Amino acid sequence: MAIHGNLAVNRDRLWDSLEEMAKIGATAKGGCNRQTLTDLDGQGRRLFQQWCEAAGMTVSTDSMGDMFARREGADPALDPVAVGSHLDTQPTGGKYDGVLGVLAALELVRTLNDLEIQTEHPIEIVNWTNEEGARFAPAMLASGVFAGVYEEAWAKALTDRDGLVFGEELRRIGFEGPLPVGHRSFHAFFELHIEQGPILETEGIDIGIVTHAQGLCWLDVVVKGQDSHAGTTPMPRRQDAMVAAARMISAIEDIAQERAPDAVGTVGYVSAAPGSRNVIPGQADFTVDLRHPKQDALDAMRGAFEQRVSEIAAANGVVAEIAPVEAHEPVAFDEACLARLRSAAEALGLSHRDMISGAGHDACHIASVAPTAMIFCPCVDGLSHNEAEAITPDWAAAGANVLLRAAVETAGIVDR
Ligand code: HGY
Ligand code: MN
Ligand code: MN
Repeated sequence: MAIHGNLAVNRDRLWDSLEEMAKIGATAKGGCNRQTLTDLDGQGRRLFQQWCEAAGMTVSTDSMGDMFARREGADPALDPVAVGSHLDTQPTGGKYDGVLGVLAALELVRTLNDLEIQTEHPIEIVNWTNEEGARFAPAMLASGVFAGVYEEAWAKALTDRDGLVFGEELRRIGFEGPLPVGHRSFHAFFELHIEQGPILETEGIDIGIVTHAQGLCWLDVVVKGQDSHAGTTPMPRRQDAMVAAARMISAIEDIAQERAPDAVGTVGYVSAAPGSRNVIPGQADFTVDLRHPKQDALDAMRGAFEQRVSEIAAANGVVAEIAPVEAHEPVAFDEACLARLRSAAEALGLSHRDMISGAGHDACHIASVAPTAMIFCPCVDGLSHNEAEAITPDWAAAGANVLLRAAVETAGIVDR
């Protein structure tokens, strides 16, 4: 059956839901701090579940806390078309990173209900646990377990910086569900996300058709030297872990700049011990985030960094240990799903362009177990992972309308 001409989401209802969810973990600067497995995450999950049940869906949860809200199709034996993203945020995150993808999927179902449209395949909205990886690294954790990249027991033993354990926190907020993780197939998976970059807004384009996501490498570095007196230790005799770490951190910047414009390198966290003004730090820890669209270039960046670390450690009389935390190869999304998204954007008269995602997403893992594709809507100044992250209701609705059309076309509509 042909897609309805009037198949369009309710822009204001979607916007109201985004604003309502944003109140949970709202920060003074207008962002969101709803980190995974905190009480606030639990609150956001319960609000999402309440909304889904009010829309006639049944909500089930797997043992990593992934939530699946199901709208039955004409044939329950068919694999569901899944649409979703994540509700967890960065500590100083915005209101729309991940949340737009989950609530646009809810709006998709609300619209199908309004129009009394039945699909052949069931539709399932997914809220993936711990996409951000800010509190428990690596990122995209639960979708990674779902796709068989990580073992569940390993994931549940991860600890945050306060030593709290993932599995215990998941149980504490009441979202360790009975469903086994993975072992369920999707007919397709679609994820709408804000671009988190400046291209769409700068070029005045409505929709990003995400053909690929770049590769990512996360490392933890521990530099060990020797604590000693800041006043009495001559410079040539120092084993200053902080100075060595600082040189290693600036090497990250050099390695990325030398491979511009595609390479990016970031150190988001550094700590020094013992942390006293008049003690030369005997230890410094820092995180590394390297990304590149091409795997060989990403491998070369990691190799160059490891080389620089050993040179700097030798020159500064310290010892450095590099531990791998996460590694994702670049991902190519499904051509048939991408074609559906492009034709949906065209049917809606929306401009679109193909692009590569600089950020990682749950879709990157799900692409290895189901036909998967993503779309982006613009965001203001390309800003994200920042409390000032902003989109417009029209951008949100345009993205949701493309998601709606592509998902419904993939799920098939039952003739009434
Ligand atoms: O780090 C990322 O790319 C994502 O926001 N977790
Ligand atoms: Mn995200
Ligand atoms: Mn994010």
